Amino acid sequence: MDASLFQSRHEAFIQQAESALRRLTPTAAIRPARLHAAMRYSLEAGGKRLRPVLCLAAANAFNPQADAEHAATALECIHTYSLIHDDLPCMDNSDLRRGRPACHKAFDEATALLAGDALQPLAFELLATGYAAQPALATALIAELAKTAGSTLLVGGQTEDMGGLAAGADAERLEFILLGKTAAMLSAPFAMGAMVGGAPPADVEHFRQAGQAAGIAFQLVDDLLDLTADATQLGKPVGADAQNGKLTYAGLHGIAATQLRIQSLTEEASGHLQACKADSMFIRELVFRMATRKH
Ligand code: GRG
Repeated sequence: MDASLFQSRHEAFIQQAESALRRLTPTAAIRPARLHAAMRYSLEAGGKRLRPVLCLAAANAFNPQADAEHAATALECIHTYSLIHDDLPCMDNSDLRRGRPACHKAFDEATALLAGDALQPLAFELLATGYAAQPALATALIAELAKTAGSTLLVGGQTEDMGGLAAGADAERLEFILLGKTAAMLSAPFAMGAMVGGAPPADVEHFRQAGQAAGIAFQLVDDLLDLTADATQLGKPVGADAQNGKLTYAGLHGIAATQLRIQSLTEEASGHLQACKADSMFIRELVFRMATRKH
């Protein structure tokens, strides 16, 4: 895909995601002001918006019968809650997020905990109300996101990751962590976007699988960059995973094997997307760029 066409479509999706986020989530004008200010502080902190963009683009690849903005916003709410909670002293204990003080530093620990708590039901409220006119779609979206955010995937992956290398350099446990902590929240946007796009169940499954492969690749690239990138280019210190005793694919299997797996996962994702009756050109390019990013 032509680079400037990709760029302009990407920017348009980011703008759509951010304007939906501002429109669909409560501001500090609503009581309790401090809680809503903390939620908006983290929601507006300006990440890459990968999950909402993937959701909007997946819907767009089909023939959407409903707007994908509620689903895209719900995904960013769950992602943002997971970042807020991950930064808390009882978890990763990180003072910075997206280049700014983490939520518990900008506010306080209790407020950050509650902001993360409140973002979770907000996500499901957005799905229930945003797709009320299509109850089967609303139910399918809620089920997809609930499963993704639950104890076998996002929270489960985080749980198993907390032991780090100290809990053993176990390849099977690493796959569980990769699937749960990173890939699930990148697979859900593909599946949810396809559902909103009115895709048949077989294509929703292809999109789900594509997202899972792209999601694992995304984390593997992250691991590689931590080992090999230049700190200035990466915008954060390198070698942090080893220093923090993290169990990573590159640490366990080596750099060459990680590069090969990224390539094969990217091909797998592309194969799933191409198997569908959909215009998947933009989303395939995005998957390729996720796998070849340098920071
Ligand atoms: C607290 C239940 C719970 C889960 C936390 C988000 C998370 C799980 C851990 C953070 C550490 C980490 C590397 C997770 C893997 C997922 C990931 C790469 C998150 C960062 O996603 P980006 O790069 O972030 O899309 P932005 O800031 O751009 O949105």
